[in-house]
Amino acid sequence: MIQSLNERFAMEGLANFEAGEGGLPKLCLSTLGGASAEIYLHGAHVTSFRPPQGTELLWMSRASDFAKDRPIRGGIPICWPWFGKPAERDDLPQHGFARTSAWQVEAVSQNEGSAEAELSATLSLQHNEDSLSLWPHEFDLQYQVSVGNQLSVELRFTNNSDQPASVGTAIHTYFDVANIESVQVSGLDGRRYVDQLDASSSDLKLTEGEITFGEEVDRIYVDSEDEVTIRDAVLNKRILVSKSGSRSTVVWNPWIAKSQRMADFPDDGYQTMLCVETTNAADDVRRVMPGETHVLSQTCRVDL
Ligand code: TA6
Repeated sequence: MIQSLNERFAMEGLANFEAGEGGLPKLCLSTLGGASAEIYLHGAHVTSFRPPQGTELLWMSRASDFAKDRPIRGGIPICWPWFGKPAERDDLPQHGFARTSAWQVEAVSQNEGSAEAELSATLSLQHNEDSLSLWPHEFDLQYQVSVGNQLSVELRFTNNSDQPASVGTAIHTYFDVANIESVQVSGLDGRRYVDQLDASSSDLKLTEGEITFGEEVDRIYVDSEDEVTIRDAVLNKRILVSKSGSRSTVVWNPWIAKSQRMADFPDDGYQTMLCVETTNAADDVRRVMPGETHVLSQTCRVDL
């Protein structure tokens, strides 16, 4: 499979496929400008992005599974076609089935003259018997990852069924930070959120100023189309996350107890990661009519 992928898509010195962890095929991209990225076909899962002259942007769990029936922990899982799990459907996989599906490679291309997106890869996923048994819609998903001095991902969902489809999504990005207690998140000042940790309250809570971290945080910000900035005071680094097609943003750090409960997450993992997720979640779940396409995109860049 890897040989055939390389015959079809490899570009000398820029793009090649190899066996990754667990023998799962991954695409390795290296731009002339000095950026690099890795994308597993399993879940179309970006597991690494390094900007030119920069450090790794994404956090990966050293305890992650790399198996066909398990999601990879860290990087950028694609949670689709639902975020979390519908309350009445405990039988369904958490965060949908896209992140544990085998995606196909559609294209790998060089974009001459574009420093932001020197190399792009497009992967696709379509409905099959298994997906139809979980979610009764024929669909086409196209996922384009563009790598240069920033990392951009774009997810295009086309509803090929004859019924409207309600779709929840998260571009569930795990960012690498030096020390979570020296991180501040700005861009959500004045925004309201669903506190996923407070089942007793259905009221939205309000963020005033910057978000800091000293305990578990699991929030779905609503009415947030804003660019979010993650400021890492130790590395003196700012990560800017901008998006389109999304009016909700998730901010998550599991802290100590939840880290210990997750088998594929190191007990101390919470100290060096933070999720800021571009989502269609809560009241931002999208209803896509037959034949329509919804586009969700996220761009991450580093300011040193
Ligand atoms: O995005 C935050 C969240 O919904 C958390 O509640 C936590 O469950 C996280 O996703 C990871 O979910 P996972 O199924 O990947 O363990």
